[in-house]
Amino acid sequence: KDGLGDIQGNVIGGFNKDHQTFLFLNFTDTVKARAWVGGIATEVASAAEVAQFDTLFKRVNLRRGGELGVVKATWMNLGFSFKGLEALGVTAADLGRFPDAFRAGMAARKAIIGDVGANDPANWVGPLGKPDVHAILIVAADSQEDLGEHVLRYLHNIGVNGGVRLLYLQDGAVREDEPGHEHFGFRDGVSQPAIRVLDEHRPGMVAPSEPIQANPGQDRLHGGEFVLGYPTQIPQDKSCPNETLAPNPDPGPISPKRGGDEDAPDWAVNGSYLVFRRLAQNVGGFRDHVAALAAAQGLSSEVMGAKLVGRYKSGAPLELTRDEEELMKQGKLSASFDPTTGDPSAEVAAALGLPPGFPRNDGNLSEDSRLDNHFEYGDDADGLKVPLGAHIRKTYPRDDPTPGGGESDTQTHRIMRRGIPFGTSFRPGLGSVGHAGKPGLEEPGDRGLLFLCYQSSISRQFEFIQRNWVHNPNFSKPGTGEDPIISQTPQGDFLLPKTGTQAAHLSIMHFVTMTGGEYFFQPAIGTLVTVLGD
Ligand code: N7H
Repeated sequence: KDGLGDIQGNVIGGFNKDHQTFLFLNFTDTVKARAWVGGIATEVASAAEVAQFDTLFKRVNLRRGGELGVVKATWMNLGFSFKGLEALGVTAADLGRFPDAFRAGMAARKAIIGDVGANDPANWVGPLGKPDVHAILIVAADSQEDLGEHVLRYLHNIGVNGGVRLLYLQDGAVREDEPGHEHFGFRDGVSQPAIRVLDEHRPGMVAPSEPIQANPGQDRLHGGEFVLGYPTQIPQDKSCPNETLAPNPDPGPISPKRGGDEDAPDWAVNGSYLVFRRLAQNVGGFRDHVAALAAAQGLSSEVMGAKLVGRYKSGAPLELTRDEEELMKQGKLSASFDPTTGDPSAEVAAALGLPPGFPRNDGNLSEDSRLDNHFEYGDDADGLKVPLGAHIRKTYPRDDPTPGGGESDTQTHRIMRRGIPFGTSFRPGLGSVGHAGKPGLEEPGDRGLLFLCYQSSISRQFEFIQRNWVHNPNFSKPGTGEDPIISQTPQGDFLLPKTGTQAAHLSIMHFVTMTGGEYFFQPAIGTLVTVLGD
């Protein structure tokens, strides 16, 4: 099978479905479990299928006003924890070749990723973090009905096998009242790394000429950052200028070791590591806190929230919005320009280097994929627009200078995010248990984000982001503060730079709590048949 037909579809392509269920499984009998894996392998959705659905069916149908009828698909993917591979009888020699982080599992890495205090694995829900979680089965569908039907079918299939046991079931769903927005209210899934054509490095294949960026601001990375067996970015090439990729003149033969900085058995090619985290969000607490911070700083809650995240709730990047006054100060706009009179259009667009013909307002910026990532932080080095600690700047500092060497190094720490919310939307006043004893707010554990991300190296990507960036108050500069959204220490210091006056130090409380997760490996579909299944 070619790459895309062999790679699981949630890794490349992405299910992007409104309804998803995650089944956590335990293998009780090696022989039966292997038969189950082998039997189900043909149903695993490939990247080729998912991409084809998106381009051929969905978009064409959309353009034709739905004349193809209701185009739906239900997809399934399968991954294994290290304990799961062990339970399937993978040889000790092969097991020994997997990298440390995956072998240890998420709970054992708590000190590295900051799962301490309230976030400690001792407090995680159900069996999450325990060694008997062997596999994750992801089912994704367009409707709750389709999802239910397929989940029942898989449960039946597990039941009759007799060597596989359901430990825990977690539902995820797009929020009905605000589709595409996570529970705090911010639009999610806006920025994602793009991938270069995987086949370009296969012997005999001619690389198609591709633009360096998929959409403006969206850099295309080498496939080996997310799938094992392909060339990766070259971090040591510090001369790599902004927004260009490290050249890879001689990729050489495909080897599994190319997929990351770590070792893995040969059959790991076309596989990917999945990080799964169940992150509970205390929405009422977060909103109150943002309102209080805003009042203290003389800002609106809307702007304060955007300062913490780096985007407005609409998804519009703070770096590109409402900066007319700043542009005037820099002399980039004519003196006659009036920042208070609505759409600045052409003149501001030109000053910002945006493509002509795109009137700038929040609506366009949040909805147009040509605009919503079209920014870097180079002209905002002090964080006057987007604080250096803002969530999206912390987790992907783009062209910021970093201790690791700037953008070409930063591009080696990217992740492919596939999260989906869980729980119903927050309704103020409902429920009685409050945050810190405050009445009128619901329990923090009722809702949150099922955070999923794919990568070729858990330690170089997810764990690096958590340890070196999110929880590090001195990244990317000394005194920046911790990530105000996902840092898990009880209280953090957040530096809010201000024009013409001293930066404010905000004391940030945290409203995201880790409630369970695991590291999985999603092998190639062919591997499920030839190596892990019978
Ligand atoms: Fe984050 N949020 O609502 O504030 N995230 N995130 N995240 N996140 C992003 O650009 C959020 C979490 C990243 O490319 C957006 O798609 C929440 C973890 C990265 O410019 C919003 C939670 C990790 C990016 C949120 C959460 C990351 C990103 C903007 C937990 C990794 C892309 C929408 C409950 C360790 C940055 C978008 C870029 C974007 C939020 C978790 C990482 C709104 C609420 C655990 C790399």
